[in-house]
Amino acid sequence: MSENKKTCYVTTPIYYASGNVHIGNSYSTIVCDCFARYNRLKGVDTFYLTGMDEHGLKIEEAAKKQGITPQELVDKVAGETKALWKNLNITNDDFIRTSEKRHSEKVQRIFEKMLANGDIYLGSYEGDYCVSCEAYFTKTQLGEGGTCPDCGKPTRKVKEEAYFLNLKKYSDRLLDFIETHPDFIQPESRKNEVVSFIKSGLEDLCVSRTSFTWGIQVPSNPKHVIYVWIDALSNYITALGYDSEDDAKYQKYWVNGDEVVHVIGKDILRFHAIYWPIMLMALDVPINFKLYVHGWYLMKDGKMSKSRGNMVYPMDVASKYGLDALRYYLISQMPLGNDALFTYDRFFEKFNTNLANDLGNLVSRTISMINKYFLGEVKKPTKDYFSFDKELEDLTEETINKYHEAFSAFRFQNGIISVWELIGRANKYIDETEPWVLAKDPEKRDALNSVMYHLYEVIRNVAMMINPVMPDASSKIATYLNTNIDFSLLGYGKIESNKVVEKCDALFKRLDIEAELKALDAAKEASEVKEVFKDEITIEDFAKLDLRVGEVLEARKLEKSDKLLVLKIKIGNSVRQVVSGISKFYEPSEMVGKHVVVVANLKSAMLRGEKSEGMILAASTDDKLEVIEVKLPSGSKVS
Ligand code: ME8
Repeated sequence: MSENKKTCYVTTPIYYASGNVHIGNSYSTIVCDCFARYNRLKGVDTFYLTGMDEHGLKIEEAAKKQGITPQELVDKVAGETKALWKNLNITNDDFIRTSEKRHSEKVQRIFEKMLANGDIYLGSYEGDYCVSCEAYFTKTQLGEGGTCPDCGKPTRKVKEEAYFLNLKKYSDRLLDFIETHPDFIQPESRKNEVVSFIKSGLEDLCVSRTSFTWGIQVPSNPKHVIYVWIDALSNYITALGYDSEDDAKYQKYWVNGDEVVHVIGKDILRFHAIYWPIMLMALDVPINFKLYVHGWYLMKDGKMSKSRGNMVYPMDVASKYGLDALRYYLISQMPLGNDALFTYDRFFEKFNTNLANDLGNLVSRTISMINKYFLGEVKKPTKDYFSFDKELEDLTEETINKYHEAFSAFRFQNGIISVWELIGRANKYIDETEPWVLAKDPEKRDALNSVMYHLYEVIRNVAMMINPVMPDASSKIATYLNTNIDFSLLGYGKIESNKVVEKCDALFKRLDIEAELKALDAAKEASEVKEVFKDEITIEDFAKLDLRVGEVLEARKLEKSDKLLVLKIKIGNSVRQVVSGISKFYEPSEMVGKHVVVVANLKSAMLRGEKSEGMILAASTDDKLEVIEVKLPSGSKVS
């Protein structure tokens, strides 16, 4: 970090407005908050932006399922997310929403500008699209069975007239930029990943959609909506007032800014390290940002997901064990770039060891000793009394240096480790100096005062250093010590004399880990809904069904219905028409050729004017559906 840094602009990814934020993605927001708070304490003029990614097919479909409009859905989720950040003590200066006019009108101008200068052109696209990730994939990128390589869900075949962003044109310039800016992507391993991706050859990026409407329209061709990533990435400059009359923030924090940091998770690296800088080149906007790419918080059983039932939400933890404990855990357990584990066992262990014992006890013991031996007063000693005095003084200074080095480079875990080494050293210092022995000897009053002063100074410095991570605990300690959180006071020996509070509450009350784990298990069990089955049937009842394998010969969408497909199915030597409610999950072309299971003796019915002679079997969850496929020839019996 340049010591003369005057401004800092830090951003989180803008979260999809499709669901609740869990502790994994709240990590990005908490870690950015930590960086913003640290910079403000350093006197740097800091602007912290977060927000919501509100467009795209995923949102449109989620709204449809809930029976509300996309705007209603995003308003609801944005309201909940803003409230969450407030509860988590997040100090963002702005919250950008991509459905806001201040954003969307600038995105339209951004698109038209790239179109006018030829970096965006009209073509046509046929490919495999993942709705969940809002991304197209080439055949070679697809996973097993045509699944999305990022999230593993099935992709869909889509063909449409579309606009493309010319990535090829900028590929060499981008490689050159990455090589000449070694700090651009951190950590290094992520940079290498990007470089090899670019070197493997960039395809032009499809940047518009016609298959849905919930997005920002291309002004000159309104049947197209702008690709959600072009829309979303632009937030980093639209929020600052780029391309508007009031662009003071854009000029100050972006164009002339000293440090611009985008914090992202590893899964959205390509978008930020390739598409975003290329967009900026095409717009002639300076690329002066750095990317800090973090890993993921994983659970014992892997990725957090609703279907695994292992989701943990930040307020579950914060409301029970305190916000600072949650922030401490998330910040201290993840080294930049690697994944980390969240388990309640480990969280409780860290809570008791690092917070209640190491930090909490140091503070409460020190305050109580200063009161007991000196009626709450500490005075700077005129000399050292023990060999460990100098050691503790030097370690305090050394820790402050390491702390700055780590925090300014976004290596928060390293900074926290150093601070806890100092805390550990101070606890050891109490055992070494044995204040309770010194107190018995009136001749050792000065030495005892010196011990108290050393402890006071360590705690005072610790309180300041942990402030960005644990703002509440830090302010409490500062109040106990009758001092301020002010970085100009960092350093050993900056206070001549002071009076501490008479009594202090425990900063972190030790947890009974076994009891806590039991309570969690009980709560989980109570919340689990027992599987409910339909009334029993007999084997004779079941034998009434004539289930057969059928081959889908043709498929088409039923006009005026967004749910139904009309299928021609061959069962042995007979061909049937079946109307099936699977249109949201399958394109007609995907169904052709499939061997599915058909209830062949179902009484025929008219559905929206089309005759349906049978039913195909499918498995479904709340948001997914898969038809049951077999490999045997059509006509085969299923029982
Ligand atoms: O990707 N641990 O939004 P998003 C840590 N809208 N980080 C995690 C995580 C976990 N378990 N799970 C998710 C988007 N994340 C886009 C961003 S920016 C212009 C558009 C992180 O809500 C994930 O890596 O799916 C990403 O950085 C962030 O949460 C937002 O994810």
